[in-house]
Amino acid sequence: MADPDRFSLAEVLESFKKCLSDEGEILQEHYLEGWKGLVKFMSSLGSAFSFISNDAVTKIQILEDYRSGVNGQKYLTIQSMVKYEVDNELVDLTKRGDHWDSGCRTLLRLHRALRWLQLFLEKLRVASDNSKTSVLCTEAYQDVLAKYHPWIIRKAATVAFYMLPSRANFFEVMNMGPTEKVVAILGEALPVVAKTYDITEDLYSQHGLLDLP
Ligand code: 1PX
Repeated sequence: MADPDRFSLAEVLESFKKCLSDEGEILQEHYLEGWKGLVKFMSSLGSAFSFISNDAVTKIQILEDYRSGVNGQKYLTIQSMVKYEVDNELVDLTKRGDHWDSGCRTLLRLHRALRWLQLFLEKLRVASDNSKTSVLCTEAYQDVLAKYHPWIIRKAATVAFYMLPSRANFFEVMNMGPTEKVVAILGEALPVVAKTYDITEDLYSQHGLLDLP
């Protein structure tokens, strides 16, 4: 039985589902809610992951500050944020300057990490019971995220991944009930995460924002 008082990945996936409107807009409120849930989950994995959660928390906070600021309405969706910041030259496009913490560059970091999450959860979904979570996590990291990180971060991340529990224990912490149910929920939710990722990727690509410093 899933325990409602503990973190539940089902809720996180629900937030990512909710963030996608019928018109294909991505609502930041739910997108960030999803990330907050993931950070909560990471905290339950122990202090080896603190440097990763701290960075995610900082980035979530930057975006929350924009959302609650005077121009909060412009940050309702990822699309409206991109339009507002690009139209008003609020993004550092080639090197870090006055707008080093723009919403666009901050969200880009989370967006890249979302690809890692998608890949990692897909690997977890299809893996056998005795597969090593650390290996799946490292593979997903090497495939899509490592190229954006300096050597020292790559090293620290790889060391932290060794601390991950087995697939069975991992599913236990995810608090979604028996393995078959976890696999089914992941199968249903992952296409939504993929769609969110693809829409953001297209949007950033159209505006030439995929390499923001
Ligand atoms: C059930 C599975 C759920 C797993 C939940 C895990 C949540 C993962 C949340 C990760 C958020 C990571 C955000 C990283 C953003 C980033 O790339 N930041 C770097 C660049 O930012 P900058 O401002 O300098 O341009 C920054 O240098 C990163 C620092 C921290 C290390 C980031 C390592 C990312 C590894 C992602 C994998 C997390 C593994 C969690 C294990 C479950």
